[in-house]
Amino acid sequence: MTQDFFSEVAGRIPFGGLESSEPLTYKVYEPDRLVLGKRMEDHLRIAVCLWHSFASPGLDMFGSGTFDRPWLEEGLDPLVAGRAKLDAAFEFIVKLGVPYYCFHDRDIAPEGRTAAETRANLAAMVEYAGEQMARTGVRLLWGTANLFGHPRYAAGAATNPDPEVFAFAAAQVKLVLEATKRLDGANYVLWGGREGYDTLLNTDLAREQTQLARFLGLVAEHKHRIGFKGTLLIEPKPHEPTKHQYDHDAAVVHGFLVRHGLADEFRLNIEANHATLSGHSFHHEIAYAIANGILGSIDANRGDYQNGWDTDQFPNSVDELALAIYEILRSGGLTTGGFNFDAKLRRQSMARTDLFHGHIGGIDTLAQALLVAAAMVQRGTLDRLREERYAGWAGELGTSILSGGVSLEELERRVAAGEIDPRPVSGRQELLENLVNQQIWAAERRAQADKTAGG
Ligand code: XUL
Ligand code: CO
Repeated sequence: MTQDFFSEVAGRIPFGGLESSEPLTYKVYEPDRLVLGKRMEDHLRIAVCLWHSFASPGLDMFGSGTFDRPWLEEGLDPLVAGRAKLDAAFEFIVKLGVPYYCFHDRDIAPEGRTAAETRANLAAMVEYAGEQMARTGVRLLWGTANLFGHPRYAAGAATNPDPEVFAFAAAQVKLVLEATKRLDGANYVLWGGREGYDTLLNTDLAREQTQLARFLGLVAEHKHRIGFKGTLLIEPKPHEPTKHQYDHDAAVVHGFLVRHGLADEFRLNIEANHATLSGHSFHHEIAYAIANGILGSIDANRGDYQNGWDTDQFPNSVDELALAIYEILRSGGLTTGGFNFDAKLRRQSMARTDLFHGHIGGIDTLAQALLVAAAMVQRGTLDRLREERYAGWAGELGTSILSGGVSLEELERRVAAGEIDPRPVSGRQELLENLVNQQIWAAERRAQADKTAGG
């Protein structure tokens, strides 16, 4: 196989600007452009995921693969094919011009006939990935173990009724955590693939939750034993593939971590389409994680408003992303996390070049949302009104309530004496929505004007 899998794209995707008629250019994203004093690339820390974009042939439950991916053709030696897949991925990431990638162990190295062979396959491919990273400068945002594909995990990994499956999963995570450390990954992700149930009729909920907590505890212990400096992340999802997944949403995972004394060890990887599947907005999940100090990283994608499953499409709504990024900027920005494109092409988007169109659109949407969010932060669009709304809590009554200085008895006495007589005020939701829209509509015009003025 040749090295050049994306010959239609000669070099790195250039910036073309909003007026460009060339599809293979960025319309908004400029890695070096300063936003609130920080480079766009450093705000967004964008990653390409290997599973949807390089390891999937484009099959669905009604039909076989449609994607033009020569490295996935049948009959190839698994390690030769694995190296070609990484060649293609790194060529793509370099041409896209983004700093990170993410992988599952099974995306880069096939399962062998024995555990020893599987281990050797992984070691060989991690070595090869390391060489590619050194050659290209592309870095690892996170690694993860696929604990859901093989039939042994049909009833879960950590929450399996069979402790031998738990042990198998633990062995697999040990190796991938070490591989992630070896490749200097910024994070390690645990998505509870089949940690949940299909029917309560055969499920011991209490036992399975205890098993899950012990599994997470073992992972955290090993992280410290090997000195991995990255962040451990849990990715909530409410259902799919199981009917009910234990890591349902940000609040459920947070409660679970606190209950089991694990809250200091894990943060969250919030995925947009998982948020909407759980009946929340992406904005809500981000805001909840930030309010509780557990936001780690983002899986960027979108669902379909008419479908009830995880469609994992590339994000294209500035309106939705701007609010999420606004919360992130207000909280001081991402640290070890980034925006990983856990997004897949539609099955009819068969050409390899479609991978560029999907990612360019998603990246430009993120970049535009960043500009809007930065304008909202800079202008204090929502902050001032939010602060005004809670101003009463800074007064004598508010502070004495929160400090525990007054009892129910005392409060009742003051109400009865007519000292306390609350008057409802407007929450001004429509006004706030208009202010957000105004920033969305004005952001690019303003940014262009700043540029012209040499800003
Ligand atoms: C599944 C999903 C996974 C995780 C990594 O819905 O999002 O790809 O991101 O295992
Ligand atoms: Co994901």
